[in-house]
Amino acid sequence: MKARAAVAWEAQKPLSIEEVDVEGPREGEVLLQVVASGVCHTDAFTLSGDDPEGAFPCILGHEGGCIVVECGPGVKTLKPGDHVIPLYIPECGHCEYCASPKTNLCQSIASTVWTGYMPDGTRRFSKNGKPIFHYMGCSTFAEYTVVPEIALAKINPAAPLDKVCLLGCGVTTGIGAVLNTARVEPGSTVAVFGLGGIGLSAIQGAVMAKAGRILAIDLNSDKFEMAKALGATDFINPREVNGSISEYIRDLTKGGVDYSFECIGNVNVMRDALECTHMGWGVSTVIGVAGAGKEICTRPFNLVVGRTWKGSAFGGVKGRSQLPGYVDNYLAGKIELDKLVTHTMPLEDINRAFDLMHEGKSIRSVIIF
Ligand code: NAD
Ligand code: AHE
Ligand code: ZN
Ligand code: ZN
Repeated sequence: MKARAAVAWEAQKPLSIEEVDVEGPREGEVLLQVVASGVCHTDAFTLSGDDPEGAFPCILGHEGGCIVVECGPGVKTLKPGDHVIPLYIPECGHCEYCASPKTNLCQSIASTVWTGYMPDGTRRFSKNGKPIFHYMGCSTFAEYTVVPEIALAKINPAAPLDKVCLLGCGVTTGIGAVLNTARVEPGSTVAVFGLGGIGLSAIQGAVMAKAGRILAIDLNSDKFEMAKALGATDFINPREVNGSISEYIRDLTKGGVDYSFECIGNVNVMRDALECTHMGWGVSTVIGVAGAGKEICTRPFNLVVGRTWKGSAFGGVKGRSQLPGYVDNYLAGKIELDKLVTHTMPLEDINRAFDLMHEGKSIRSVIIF
């Protein structure tokens, strides 16, 4: 079939709106109508050319709200009309990762999905016979896409897809990192570096965990208003701090924060985020994605004295079994999504969503098909 899609022909070039060919679903796959898709910083990261796994041409997008159109052979748990959120981390239910309660990183199809192919090593999108890569197994910047059944969370059809699409990445990642990865306890002091969709959602998670004090840190002071509305208690612009931000935060909090979260993808900030935590028990969680060749460093002593460095992907959430509960919590008013959607636009305007993100003017733009 034909579908309108935003094609990334090469890195660092604007997306191009094209009519592409989409091949139907094969064994274990599902054809989806994409109703809405959020735009995440990771899409911009891959488009920048800094992603070592970025393959071009591709169709980006991984924060989708979708409806099942057609199921391929062997699909047992979904039917046309079901509402679903695509998962860049699937849940096969059988691999050793799915069997472990310690991780959500199902590896059943990782080797193909992260390099732009379907699990069987082929592709579904093309233009004039030229194949186009999938992205993170999702490719939601297209009217129609094909996703494996094991990478689809079936959700309550009452949920508005133009809002719960944010649970396909940003909001779940931020909340889950706090609740599942760091496991913040009531009364804790928490520092969140970077107040985009991820950092603001980490603030939501910290409020859910009943943190006592939540420090919101960003170079763009315009982000503080939303951080405050979501429950942050202290606001720090590093540009207004003389000297080291980690020392400043350790002084402000009498020794350091209990938990910190890096939601930017900057390895220098990752170091600050670790070093602003309290000696003896501080835990810092890396969420931001850093470019090819970047490495983190700190004095090993900072770990010897009891700090812990962790990382989190999709908030540690096992998508098929746990994401539907996030949707229900949104419907019950326990998760904020509406405020985070600062802009909506048709697919034709998708490059504006990237501009707004780079200019620091949006939290989340949602593409409505
Ligand atoms: P965003 O662009 O919306 O927000 C980033 C924020 O960081 C902005 O407000 C910006 O002003 C701020 N910032 C930039 N440099 C800063 C600095 N030096 N100090 C303080 N603040 C600074 O991005 P987002 O969509 O929220 O994504 C954030 C990061 O999380 C990205 O790296 C993204 O790739 C990554 N991410 C990771 C996962 C995961 O599962 N680990 C999931 C989603 C996104
Ligand atoms: N391709 C990058 C890594 C990108 C990355 O870390 N992706 C996150 C999700 S970001 C969503 O916005 C993730 O979940 N990764 C898990 C995995 O298995 O890759 C690189 O550096 O190679
Ligand atoms: Zn994302
Ligand atoms: Zn698995």
